[in-house]
Amino acid sequence: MNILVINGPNLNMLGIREPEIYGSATYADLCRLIEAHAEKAGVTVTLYQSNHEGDLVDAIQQAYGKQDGIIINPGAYTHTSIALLDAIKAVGLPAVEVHISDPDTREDFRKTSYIRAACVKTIKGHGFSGYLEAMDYLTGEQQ
Ligand code: CA2
Repeated sequence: MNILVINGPNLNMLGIREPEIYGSATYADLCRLIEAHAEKAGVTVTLYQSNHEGDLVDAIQQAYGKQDGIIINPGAYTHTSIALLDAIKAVGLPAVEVHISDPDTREDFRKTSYIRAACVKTIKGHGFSGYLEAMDYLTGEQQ
């Protein structure tokens, strides 16, 4: 099984500030964790991070015909981007929305997720483990 893991804006800054919200581990630590889990699960994982909305749309489109599922933490674009929602709908791949924190318990502007409507599942507030749970969900769905 092939899974694309997408992280949106500022997630490359993990571990640098706001450790009380996002923890003190870095984006590189997150990538290592996901790769180790993928290896154990027999999953071929592709990791992608961008701060640019159009690049994230391109990455989702390029998954068509190549990937079996998408794990996506769109960062702040969660709360603003209809383009990401449409891209997920366009490729028709099962996508799991992941958030390290629980945006529903934070500021009101984080309570809306446009992308949620196109996702088969949302995992929030489980820290980095949320990405691994998302992978287990997608591999379980395929069986
Ligand atoms: O909890 C999550 O995973 C979020 O998707 C993270 C986004 C935020 O805008 C969403 O509401 C929830 C923020 C990305 C990371 O932002 C950082 C800020 C400071 C230091 C490091 C990362």
